[in-house]
Amino acid sequence: MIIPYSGWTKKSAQAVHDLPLMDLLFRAQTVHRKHFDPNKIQTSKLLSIKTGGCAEDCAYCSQSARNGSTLPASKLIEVQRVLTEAKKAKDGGATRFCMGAAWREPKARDMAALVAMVEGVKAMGMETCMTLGMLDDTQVVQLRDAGLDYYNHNIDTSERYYSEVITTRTFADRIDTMNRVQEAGIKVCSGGILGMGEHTGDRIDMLLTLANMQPAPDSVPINMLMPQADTPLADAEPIDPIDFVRIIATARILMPTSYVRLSAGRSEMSDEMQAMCFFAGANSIFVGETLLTAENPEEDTDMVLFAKLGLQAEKAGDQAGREAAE
Ligand code: SAM
Ligand code: DTB
Ligand code: SF4
Repeated sequence: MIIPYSGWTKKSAQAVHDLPLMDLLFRAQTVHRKHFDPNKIQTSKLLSIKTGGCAEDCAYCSQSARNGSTLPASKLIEVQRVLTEAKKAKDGGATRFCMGAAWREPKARDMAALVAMVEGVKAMGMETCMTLGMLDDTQVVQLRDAGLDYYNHNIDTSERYYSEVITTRTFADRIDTMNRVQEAGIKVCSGGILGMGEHTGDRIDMLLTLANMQPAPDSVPINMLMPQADTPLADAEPIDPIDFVRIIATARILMPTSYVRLSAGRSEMSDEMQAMCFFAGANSIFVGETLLTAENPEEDTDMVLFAKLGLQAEKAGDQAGREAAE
């Protein structure tokens, strides 16, 4: 069967996903090598700039005030603290600094501090990313003018399954903010979570929504659910590792030039599972021992893994040089 490279439909994406695993991996790796150095992995560092007490009811999240989670709510942290953490991340080799806030949306009174954070991190020579919930037209322009490179806003799952996971906002609300961000000229980072009780068809629909955006997001984080105590998904059935790898490979084939980030859940994955994900086309990770609230592998552990696999952390400008040479 000839499977097209663009104009993905449910049928063609499902056919890719269902290929014999060796064919799927070979095809994903072939696509990957056309656009990226297969031995380089982009590294991002996350910082929670406002933790807990969130008004939304995302069933997976430790930070929702509606989930009965006991995590205390903090205020937006000081700009100087953010800059100190960004400097540490840069010294540790990360090229992108992602700042996350547990908000439904930022308030007007928070914007000056957010702008100062973006300007300060940018001035250090790092790429900037924020994830703050929904944004209005004024806010996207303020963040863009401050120098924000990426905005993370996950669609999390399929449109069909969305209301099973979140009821305080809709899938369409999510797409609206992504469109606003893209129209302002900020790069979109959007992906989702696997292992929330969704069907394979939901995972494929999620990838199709992303792949059929014009253009597809520059960065696609694929998270494996990290079950959080006291949340509705605390006892969710873990996803089969091979099913997870299939989605990474399908994402790579559907979105050949996007960075596919192996995001939350790496602390629960074996070296072999991570190696398969990298072979399937994942080429970005979060580094450092904490994500926002949950754990991530220690930096030393990742260094050992990279050495074993012969992988190198991408340096600032690596991919830009490669694109110019193509
Ligand atoms: N409040 C903002 C929002 O929802 O867009 C930003 C922060 S939110 C924590 C960012 C993303 O992290 C979520 O969209 C979800 O995909 C991921 N995430 C949150 N909790 C998770 C968990 N327990 N396991 C895996 N991924 C998770
Ligand atoms: C994304 O897709 N994953 C990151 C980032 N975007 C903001 C967040 C993962 C959060 C994992 C759970 C926690 O740390 O609380
Ligand atoms: Fe709030 Fe984001 Fe957590 Fe949802 S995922 S509860 S919006 S912090």
